[in-house]
Amino acid sequence: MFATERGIIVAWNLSYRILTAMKQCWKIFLMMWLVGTQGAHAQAPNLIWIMADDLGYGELGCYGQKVIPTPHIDRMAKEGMRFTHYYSGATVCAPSRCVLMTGLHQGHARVRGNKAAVGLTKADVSVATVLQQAGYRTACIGKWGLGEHDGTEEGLPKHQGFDRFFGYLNHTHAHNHFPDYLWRDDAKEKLPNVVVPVGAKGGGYATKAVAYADDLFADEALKFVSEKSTKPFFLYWSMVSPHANNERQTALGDGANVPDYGDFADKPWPVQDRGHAAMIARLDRYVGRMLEQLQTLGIAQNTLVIFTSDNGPHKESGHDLTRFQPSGPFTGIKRSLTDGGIRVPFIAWWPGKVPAGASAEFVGSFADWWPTAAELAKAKTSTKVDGVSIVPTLLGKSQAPQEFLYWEFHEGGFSQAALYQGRWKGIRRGGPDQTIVLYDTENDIAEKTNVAAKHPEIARKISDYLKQARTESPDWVPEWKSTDAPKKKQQKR
Ligand SMILES: [Ca+2]
Repeated sequence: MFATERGIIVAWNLSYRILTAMKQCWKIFLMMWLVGTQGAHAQAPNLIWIMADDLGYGELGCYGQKVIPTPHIDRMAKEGMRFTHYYSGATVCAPSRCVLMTGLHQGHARVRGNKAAVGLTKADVSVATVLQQAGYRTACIGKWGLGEHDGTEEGLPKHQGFDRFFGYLNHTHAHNHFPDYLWRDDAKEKLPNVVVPVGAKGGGYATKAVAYADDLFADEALKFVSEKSTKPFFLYWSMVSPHANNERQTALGDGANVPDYGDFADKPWPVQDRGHAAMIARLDRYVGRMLEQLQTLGIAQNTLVIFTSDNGPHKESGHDLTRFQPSGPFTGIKRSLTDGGIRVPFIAWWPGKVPAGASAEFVGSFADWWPTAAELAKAKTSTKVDGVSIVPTLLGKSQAPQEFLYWEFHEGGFSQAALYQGRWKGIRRGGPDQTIVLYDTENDIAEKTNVAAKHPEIARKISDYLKQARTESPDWVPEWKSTDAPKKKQQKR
């Protein structure tokens, strides 16, 4: 009996020890797993894509601007990498953003024009979705424009990989920088501005202008990056400066509506010029605030910041283009397929990773962001995109050039452009029977001389490419193919 009791006690003690040891093992395993997970997150950099709206290549000091000082973005370029041959996704807002989000060039993109009735769908895999699935927390702050509460709900930011959204869903609504509401996720957030509505798409202008949307976006962006989390983040900060308020321009003759003219208040210029310059100076300060905040938070070394613009400069504020030379050395503005419409400022900043003071001639486009972000996040994805990862260039390594970049434009008749080997630009208006205009952008930066006759083999190569560059889309039937496109409309161009 005594022996049996002792046996039970011994057995119990043994079981207890085994159990305790197992618990210890489990604790160690859990700790290792947690450290491993957080370690993986710590290695993946935070990603911030800051985008101006309709800011030209030539509108920043570091790209040759002489009239409007932009010390903060110039500093960003000085501490980072300034790209000289970077292209937007398109020559206007919506399609450019679609290329950015999906990594597909315009020949394959869902949204190929500013037509509001087309948005992203469930079938699209946005870069935000890829990052969200890779463990990032994600936010879109500012202008979205790829889906709204009008039958294109599948394209809403929350369905395209963003944990949260604050801003404009509709492009026309975004013309007014003093709106009476903005969207916070699915709800309208009222603002104290008083607005005269114009048209049915949310456009208008303020008669009482108190809250400036880009100021609110800057505050929100800074708040988002400051939140404590073990996850890395992706911030898509899509400001609306220096886009014009077209409706205000039509009604009052001044589309450059800012809270104040700042350093330009006393300039002997028309109000539109003062407003335009003040808008750019203001957006420059937002960028400065963000870089400073990242440094204060101690996360700058683990954060890649991109600054760029969604397309070339506009002329819709009634401001004087000759004063600002917004396209820099290029020809054309927004809505052109010459470089003035699509070559954009593009600066990468990542202290300790992106070489400081570097200049990159790599020829890239917005389609490259998707694979670049996916690589940096170590995301597992089988989705095929048109762009390439520019991580080697960002880290100061050499990178093979892309054979072709492609754009198309659907306003005023169909036109296409392709850049071959980063040098030869072919532009064609109308159908395949139309001839190609060929520019040698290396020796003719302003695209003034058509060299198609001198280089027929290159013109032919680009012509062949234009035929196969695009997939058909019922939403984007080229005018020359459309049954309701009268011939005389083509001749009008
Ligand atoms: Ca734009």
